[in-house]
Amino acid sequence: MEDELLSLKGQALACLGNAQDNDSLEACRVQYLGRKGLFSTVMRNLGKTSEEDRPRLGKLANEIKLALEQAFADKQNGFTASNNASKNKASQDLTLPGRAIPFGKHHPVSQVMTEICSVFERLGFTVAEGPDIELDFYNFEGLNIPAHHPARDMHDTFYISSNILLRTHTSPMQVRTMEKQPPPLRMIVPGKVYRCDSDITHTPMFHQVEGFLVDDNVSFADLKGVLSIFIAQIFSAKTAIRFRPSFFPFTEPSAEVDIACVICNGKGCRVCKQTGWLEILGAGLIDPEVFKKVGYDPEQYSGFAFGLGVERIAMLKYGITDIRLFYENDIRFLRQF
Ligand code: 2NL
Repeated sequence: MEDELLSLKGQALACLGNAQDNDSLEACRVQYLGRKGLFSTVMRNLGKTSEEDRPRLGKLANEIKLALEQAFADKQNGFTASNNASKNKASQDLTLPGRAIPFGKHHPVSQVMTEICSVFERLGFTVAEGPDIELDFYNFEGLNIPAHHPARDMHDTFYISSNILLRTHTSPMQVRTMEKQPPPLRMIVPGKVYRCDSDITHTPMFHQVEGFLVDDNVSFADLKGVLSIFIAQIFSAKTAIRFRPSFFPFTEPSAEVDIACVICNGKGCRVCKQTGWLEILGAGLIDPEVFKKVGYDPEQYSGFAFGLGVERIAMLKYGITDIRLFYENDIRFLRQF
């Protein structure tokens, strides 16, 4: 019986070795290890062997059965794994076109901001950013806006505490810079500013670029030169400009700068309220009081400064009539720029 068992093992392994797929493997397993298979048939004779040989033969038969079962299971796993691999291969269609990556775009306000900054960078200005949350000193006192000045009205300024607020312009950063660095200085400060105001031309948060230049012998002519180049580059070299006298607490003299109306080219229309002109920025020579606050000698130094609203420039450039459209996040609006 021992010979019979060993030869059965050899045959079963040979059959298993020849099996090419799951079906032939299963047929093989049933033939040898099935309930009515060859192995069971031999085992039925175990009872007829001598009591002396029976334990040894029983142990051998068990070992052979376990070894065969393991060999069948291993081979079957191999078939399943390679089956899955070939199934996956079939589901990959390498001729399919790639998935398009949707491109994002910069917000129109960011685009105009970048354009404004690059004009001044080409004129030699450095770019600096400051904190949105400011001290009263840098936002007001240092800029010659004393307590009880109308610009400090609770209706315009978002106060966080009695001396901490959301900056209402980006010039606090210029005061910070002058405090730390001696002239010559040539710098612009782009950033968000906050005012408690909301209608078709005002949002509680908007963007400003403020610039300044301090050196010996800076005159109003330098200011006119820089701003003329700026307007020629942002609008067109043909755009007419005018400087109109104005007032700011931090500049003296002060001016507001107008450009010929981009809609009617100066003829007069609804957008320019029949004046033919559109105001685009405020500017002036830095008030000696501001220099005193930061420890500069107003007898030695002079400088100019200007401030402009980025949304306003973007509205004029693109003919947008309601500032709030910038902040509604309507993709149909934003896609146009
Ligand atoms: C406007 C007017 C202006 C300035 C901002 C400034 C800054 C320092 C000193 C003096 Cl540190 N002036 N900035 C000057 C004039 C006008 O902004 O209409 N902005 C939207």
